[in-house]
Amino acid sequence: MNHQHSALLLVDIQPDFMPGGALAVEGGDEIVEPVRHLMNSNLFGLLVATQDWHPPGHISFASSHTARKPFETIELYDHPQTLWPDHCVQGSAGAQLHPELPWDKVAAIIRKGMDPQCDSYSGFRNNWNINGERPPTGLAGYLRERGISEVYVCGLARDICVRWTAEDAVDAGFRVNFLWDITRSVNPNDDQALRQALINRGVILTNQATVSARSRNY
Ligand code: VGL
Ligand code: ZN
Repeated sequence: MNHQHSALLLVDIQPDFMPGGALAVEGGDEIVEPVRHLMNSNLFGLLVATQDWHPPGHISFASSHTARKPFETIELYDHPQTLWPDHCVQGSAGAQLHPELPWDKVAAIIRKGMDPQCDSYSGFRNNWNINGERPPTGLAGYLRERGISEVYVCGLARDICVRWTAEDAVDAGFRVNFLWDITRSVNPNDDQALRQALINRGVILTNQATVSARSRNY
């Protein structure tokens, strides 16, 4: 692992994904302390955050569809779309980056999910839009131009936005490490299948302690 060439990607660490939030992820608050530890370490050449940032009435909200409830799935532009409770509405308290983390250390914040008609799980690309495209956010080019070849992903939710970010990072040509223990799932029942799916996609599964131990070598 080379400090200068690796980036820590902090995915959607926002109050709405914490217990008590609009789209609460069980145990989401347990990642805050170890994430702070990594953000304050000298292990990464660059820190980048993503922020789920939806306009009111976003197409991913169940409330935007008649007779639909949160966590139902519909077909949208020929792909399944889970409908969510209203969450991470632009400017709301629940959409802020978590107030107890040192965001001053982050070089860039990628806001996503801003297209009213299209969801965006990954920090790299939107989900499919009406034209069947997944428009990029520019993050891959930003990282590449900063000399980054390897990324470490953490945050929320493990099975949604962290997963999609990790898989798109592989497709964009980065070496990708998934910091499993500093992520939490919306559906933890599927975690074993998720581990295997990530391995099959070429994602390296690791954890915070393993990565932190390496700092002793520098
Ligand atoms: C997320 C569902 C909807 C996430 C965002 O950050 O994992 N999940 N929007
Ligand atoms: Zn969202």
